[in-house]
Parts: sequence; C-alpha cells; structure tokens
Amino acid sequence: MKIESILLHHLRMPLVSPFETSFGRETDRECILVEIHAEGLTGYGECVASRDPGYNYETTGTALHILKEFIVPLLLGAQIKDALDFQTHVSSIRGHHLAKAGVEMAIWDLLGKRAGKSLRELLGGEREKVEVGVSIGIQDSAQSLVRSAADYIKQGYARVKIKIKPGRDVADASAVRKEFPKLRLQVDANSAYSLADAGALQSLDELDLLLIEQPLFEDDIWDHHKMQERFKTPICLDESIVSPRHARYAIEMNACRIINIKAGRLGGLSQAVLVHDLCREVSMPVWCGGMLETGIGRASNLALASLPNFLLPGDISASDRYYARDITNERFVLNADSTIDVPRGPGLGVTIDRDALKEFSLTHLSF
Ligand code: OSB
Ligand code: MG
Repeated sequence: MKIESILLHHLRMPLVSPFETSFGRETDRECILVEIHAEGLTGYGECVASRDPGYNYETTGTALHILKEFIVPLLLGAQIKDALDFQTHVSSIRGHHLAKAGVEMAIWDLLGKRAGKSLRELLGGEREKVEVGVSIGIQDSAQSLVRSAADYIKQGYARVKIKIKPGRDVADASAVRKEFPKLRLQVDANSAYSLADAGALQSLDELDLLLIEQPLFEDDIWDHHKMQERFKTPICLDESIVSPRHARYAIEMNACRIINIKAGRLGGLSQAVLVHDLCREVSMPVWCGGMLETGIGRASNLALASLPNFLLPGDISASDRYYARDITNERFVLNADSTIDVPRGPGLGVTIDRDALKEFSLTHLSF
C-alpha cells in the first residue's frame, strides 16, 4: 500500500497517580502518536518512548528526530506490502526500536482496516480475552504498598507486580506476601542491581514469586545467567531482549526462564511475534509487558497477548488504572476473571477521540 502522508503527534497525558520505578518518578506520560494515511484509510500507532531515557535510551525527543529525519523520508510515497517489508525499508537505521515500532503498529492498523480483519486475526492470536495483572510503582512505605495492592486486588486484579530498588526490595515484597499468601506476585527491578549486590535479593527466593524481572544491567545477558543459577525463582528478562537474536542468546545461555515481550523494545509487532515463536519452540513462557500505553498501544498489546505462548498475565491493566481521559473513544475494562477483552474491530479496533488528542498535544508535525 502506498504511504501518502504521515502525522506525528507529540502527547503528554496526566497519569491518575504517579508511577515510580528504580529509574524515576513520572506524573505525566509522554509518547508519540503516529498517524498514517494510505489508500483512503487512516492507521494509528503508538511510539512508547518517554520524556526521559530511564527505561530505554530513546526519548520522545530522539524518536521525533529519527522519525522526521530518517524514517518518514524512507516511507513517504513508498509502497509497503506488510510489516516485514517495512522493516526492510528501515533496515539502514541502527537501533531506535521504539521509533520504528510506533510506525509498524500504524501499518498493521492500516493492513487490518484494508483487509477487514482485527490485529488479533492478522497476528494469529487465539484468545478473545487475555489474563492481565497490575504493575504497582514504588510507594512511600511498605504499608502504603500493601494498601495499594489490596485496592487493586479488590478491583479484580489476580496478579500483582511490584517495582523494587535497592533498599526497597525484600521488605516491600515480604510485606505484600505476608498480607496475601496466595497472590500471584512478581517483582521488577528495572536493572537496579549488579551481580555483586544481587545477594541482597536472595531472600526473595523464599517468597514464592512468579518471577524476578530484569534485576541486572539493561544490556546484560551473561550475569543474569549467573544469577539464575543461584535462584530457584525464574529470572525474567525485559530490557535486555531487544531483538529475536538477543532472545536466542538468553535461551542458549540459560539467562532466564521467562521473557517479557514488548513490541516497542523489539522494534515492532513483527519482531515480537518472532520472539514469541522462538520461545514457544523451546517451551519458554512469555508475557506481554506494558509502557503505560494509551488506548492505541493497549489495543495492540491485547492483540499480541492473545497469541498462544503468552502464558502469564500481562502488564495490561484497565484504562482507568492509567488515565482519567484517554485518546481513544473506547476504554478497556477489567472483567471479573482478571481478563480484558481483545478488540474485535478491523485493525487495532479502536477509534481516536480528536478532542482528547487536541487536549494532550504538545506539537504535531505533518509530512
Ligand atoms: O519495566 O515493565 C517495565 C512502565 C514503564 C517502563 C517500564 C516498565 C513499566 C511498567 C508498567 O512496569 C506496566 C504497565 O504499563 O502497566
Ligand atoms: Mg520491566
């Protein structure tokens, strides 16, 4: 399909409550909404870069630069057959996966709209609803963390992830475990430890956690292997898995037993499916991570998480966990069984609320 025009909307949206991780505290979330026009259709994609380079080296600033100067010129007027063809078009650009993934998502939305098929159908997803959990940021104290977890559990979340950092790890996780002995509980360190200080985490191994997510450096695989040898709890890699090749390295090195899949970090949904398939071949479960997405990215995550090897609940909470007002007309709600329905309409299956888009736009560029 021929790419006729592209719009980039730089957005800033207030979060319902601040989100604190080992790399910082966010009260608003920035992202870039990619809008592509082709064959009389409009496709949307979300670039999940944030304002600061705390999770990933990309930011909304670098993504706008790479999109404007490099990706858009390669695409305008080009014939793009599918997502892999898009990857070929941008293969001269090293890295910048979050920027590429935002565009790839818009292309999937267009392909689905043209074919009259949902993204779930296009990707080969099998489930009509997917199991989800909630990711809770670092709170002021272990007591307030327990209160927050209790509140989400009351809302129906059957799996809870808590963020940890040095000094706020074992005691926080133990407090939640003590209050909820049977809860499906996991922790995420976002690369806050080195192998030398990972000893501080040893007692996490007695808390019956589902997994310990990305304890060590964001680009490390080998030290995670050494850490996994010392822990019976599965290590799960997030930041380190930036391509299907890195997933293969982690599998071959026994660096983890579970992988968190984020299409943004991997450079697009096509790459996320490749990692899914690779893990499935070796019976390694995966789950869908989150980046505090708007309704656009959330629709994409739900479709992705409907693939068969997504065997653990995703970080895909209901819209009201993140935003009082979203940029999609549709809002995602939690079902009583801790699931969220996968959209059924063509493409992403959601529509844009233009007034909300205007309210949250810092700038927009059109090409
Ligand atoms: O590491 O999984 C992470 C949010 C921003 C950046 C990194 C991460 C997260 C989350 C939130 O944990 C997951 C969500 O969207 O609910
Ligand atoms: Mg993570």
